[in-house]
Amino acid sequence: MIQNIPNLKELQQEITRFLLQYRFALKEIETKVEILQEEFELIHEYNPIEHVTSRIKSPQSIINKMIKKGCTSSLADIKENIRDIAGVRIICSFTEDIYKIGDMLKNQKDVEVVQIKDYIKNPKANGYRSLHLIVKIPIFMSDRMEQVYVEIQIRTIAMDFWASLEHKIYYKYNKEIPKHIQDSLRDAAQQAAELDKKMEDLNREINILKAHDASKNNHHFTTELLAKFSEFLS
Ligand code: 0O2
Repeated sequence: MIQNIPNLKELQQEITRFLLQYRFALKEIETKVEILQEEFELIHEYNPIEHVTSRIKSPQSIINKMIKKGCTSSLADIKENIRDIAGVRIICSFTEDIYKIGDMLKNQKDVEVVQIKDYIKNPKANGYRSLHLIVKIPIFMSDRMEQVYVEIQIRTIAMDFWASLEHKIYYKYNKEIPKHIQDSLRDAAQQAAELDKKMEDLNREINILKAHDASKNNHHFTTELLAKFSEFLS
């Protein structure tokens, strides 16, 4: 028993370091998203991101997934097989923003996209919609560099509203769900998708009006300037 104590200490240290790399990975991704958000606001005067949340998967949830995937308890095996221990959720205003933000993250040199699950183009049977990117990023620590997986979920407010409530209602309910409830939930997801489309169409229309107004104002300004200039010359 006494002989085991140093091993226990080592194990504790190993687990602490294991979880630490995920905390650092979350910070890296959060910073990347913050930079995109700030740049968008300053340069394009538009913010496509409503809000961002992140979480480290709970130990119970990790264990459940290990069982589901038949993963051994070696930390290397857990790291390789459970790729959503660190998760970031980005909530966007419109569906087209989801792909813009996804592309911007994909194009960053230190972000390696390992897998893309597009549940917007191919919603799950229950109606779930969201874009998932599994990425790998390097984390530099005092004595080593680790490549860490992060799951980035990107969705609109409507998609998030549906997913959060569905999760609460029964996502992890382990029994057979009555068909009428499944149908109702799928129907609610469809309505959320229609709402997204409606808001996106309205936004597009307003942007056209704004661009039209801006070009009219520019034209007016140039004509006025030219008139003043010829008055000055005569
Ligand atoms: P939690 O509690 O959010 O952590 P895989 O790892 O690819 O073999 P997995 O993890 O089922 O299999 O992949 P998938 O389908 O991409 O799901 C990953 C995460 O997306 C889930 O994590 C949920 O957060 C979310 N998600 C997927 N499907 C649904 C759904 O039908 N409803 C809701 N509300 N969320 C969903 P976890 O670990 O399952 O849960």
